[in-house]
Amino acid sequence: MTVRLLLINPRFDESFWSFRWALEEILPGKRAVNPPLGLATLAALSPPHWTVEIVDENIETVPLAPRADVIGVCGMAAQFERQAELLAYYRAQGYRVVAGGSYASLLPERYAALADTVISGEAEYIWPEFCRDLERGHPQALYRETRTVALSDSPTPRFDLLKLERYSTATLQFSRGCPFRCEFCDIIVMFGRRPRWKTHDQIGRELDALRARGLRNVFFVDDNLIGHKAAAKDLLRFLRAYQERHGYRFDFGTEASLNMAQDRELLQLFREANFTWVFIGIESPDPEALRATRKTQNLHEDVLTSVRRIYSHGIDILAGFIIGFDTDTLSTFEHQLRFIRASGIQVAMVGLLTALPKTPLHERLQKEGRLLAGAGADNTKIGTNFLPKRMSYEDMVSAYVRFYGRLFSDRVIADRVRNKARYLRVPVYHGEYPLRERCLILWRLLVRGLLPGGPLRLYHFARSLPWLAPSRLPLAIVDWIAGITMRRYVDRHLSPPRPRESAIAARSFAVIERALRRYLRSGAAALQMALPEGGPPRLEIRLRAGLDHAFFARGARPLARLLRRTSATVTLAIEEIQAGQVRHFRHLLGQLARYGDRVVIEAGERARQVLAVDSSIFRLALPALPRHS
Ligand code: B12
Ligand code: SF4
Repeated sequence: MTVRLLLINPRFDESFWSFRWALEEILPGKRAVNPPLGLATLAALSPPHWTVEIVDENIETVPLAPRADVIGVCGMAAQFERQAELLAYYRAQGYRVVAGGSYASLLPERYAALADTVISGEAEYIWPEFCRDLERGHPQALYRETRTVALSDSPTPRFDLLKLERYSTATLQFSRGCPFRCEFCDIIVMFGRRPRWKTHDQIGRELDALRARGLRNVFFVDDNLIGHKAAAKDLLRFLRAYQERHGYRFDFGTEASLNMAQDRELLQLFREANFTWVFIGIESPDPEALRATRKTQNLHEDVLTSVRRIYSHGIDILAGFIIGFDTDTLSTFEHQLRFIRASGIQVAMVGLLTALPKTPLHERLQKEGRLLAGAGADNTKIGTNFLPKRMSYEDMVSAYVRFYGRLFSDRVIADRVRNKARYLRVPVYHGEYPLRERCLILWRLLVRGLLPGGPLRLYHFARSLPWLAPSRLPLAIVDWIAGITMRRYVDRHLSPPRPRESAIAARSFAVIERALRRYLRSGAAALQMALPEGGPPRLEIRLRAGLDHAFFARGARPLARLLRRTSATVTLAIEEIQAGQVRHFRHLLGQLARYGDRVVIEAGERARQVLAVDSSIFRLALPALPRHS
């Protein structure tokens, strides 16, 4: 029995890791950072006689009426809303839908009413079981993995089904699990504390496949690559030999714990295997906080000393930090800022502590009566789900907003570039682009990133560059791109409401109303505007029959201006659309595409088909109405 399987990675809201500005302005052609490796693995686990397609809504639109028998939708907690919407939409259309991925692994119960089948946990054994049951006509509602999955049983992901050229970095995985016991961590809840890993042959095959696709940047998405140090060293020796055989083809990056700093042999091997960066959960430079959260592996020595020793082997550090531990007070924000500045870590994801369901932290806070509503899907959003101990919730949240404003100021970006260059003297990273591309990147950085920041930004840029050490320049440039990218993210999502935003939005609303007056009077269109306190301005335009070319032409410019000058969201609710209007509507969308993540398109089934809105650019609402209702 041939089954047509469609696997979908739902659209993410912009997050700290979207690197949106860099992707849109500096690296054209790339749409997202990493591909959905879980889906490529699932495709490889599917019976060979099935036909499988993968759609990643972060780089391409979802199909509205796919030729598929089964649709699998994955998701982290941060994707839950869209994942649920897609599941409901396809299910209402009569497709069999299956939910899986990180969040379904952690909380399968949330999906019981949303999907025909839920796959909870690693899929290597249970997905083939589901496929067999489906072919026999008796698929179950829940497959939950309770055994330990041997990673030697994990197949080479179907990289051929991913559009890898649209991502900045390809991914593969060596191991799962982590031996440590950080109180807030859901990884050990999902993957356990005994690391398991793939064989070198498996990794070699995966690298061969990526090499055949012409890729250079590869991220080992392990929870902690050094969870089992001896296995990690063996892997690194294997990778070193692989790189030697293939002319140091790959720039690698990974996630590892800070205790890598105390093992010089390990650091040397990382360098020799060409690891240019590593992501480390530093969380806090304060030993008391680390002890309180059971992050004892960070306590072997002063954290700054560890960071600098890793730099001394040429390896760059990206890091996660957390504020809100029981020992933290409002002065923790200042301490963290000082530490991050001195450490030179540019990609510093600082989140408020979040209690994820089923973690020891969640259990403890529940017992202490300190939990608040909300699961906390993304720990870098403003707000969290518990009451801190030594500061008030409100003070913590407003200090967090102020903190981010300072962390990505031009001065602090520049200080970090300088402080890193002092200790990271011989970077593994040389810059992966050919000369022409490098010049273009520099040009775009100058015109789109540095000049708009004014003379002061140019001054900080110039003073931070290691002019006398050209080998350190590529990393400094990458850090400026990362710094400005984070700045843009912070401006959009972590800043207090812009001053006078309501006044600007109200004026824009009035201009739009004037421009469309004729159509509003005739009833061909309707406007609804709102200026909620503490939230972004909202505008909804209902489009009905009887709109002509002039409507779209008049509306486009003031709408684009509203979106450019404020954080407003615009909903285009299409009640009716005629064939002659489609071209004009598309033209309007073209003008708004830049702000697509704030433009919601609501349309009936027929309108959706004729308009062919790209859901990776705009927020295409997909209500779960049964077909032909
Ligand atoms: C790589 C990674 C990223 C990358 C790439 C994400 C991507 N495009 O896939 C980046 C850096 C972009 C990222 C970002 C974030 N991430 Co992330 N990320 C990971 C990481 C380290 C590995 C994921 C991976 O590729 N695994 C390898 C594949 C093979 O395994 P898998 O995904 O688990 O899939 C298996 C099963 O789940 C199943 N499966 C997977 N999909 C499906 C679908 C169906 C239908 C079925 C049936 C089965 C199935 O089959 C697979 C084989 O067993 C995980 C940690 C982890 N170990 O899961 C965190 C993790 C998924 N991320 C997490 C978070 C919180 C985030 C952020 C929100 C962080 C933030 N604050 O900004 C952002 C948001 C994403 C964004 N783009 O904006 C959390 C999610 C928590 C949760 N339970 O939902 C995790 C678990 C880490 C953690 N504990 O903190 N992330
Ligand atoms: S080191 Fe990282 S993966 Fe391991 S338990 Fe701590 S937070 Fe989780």
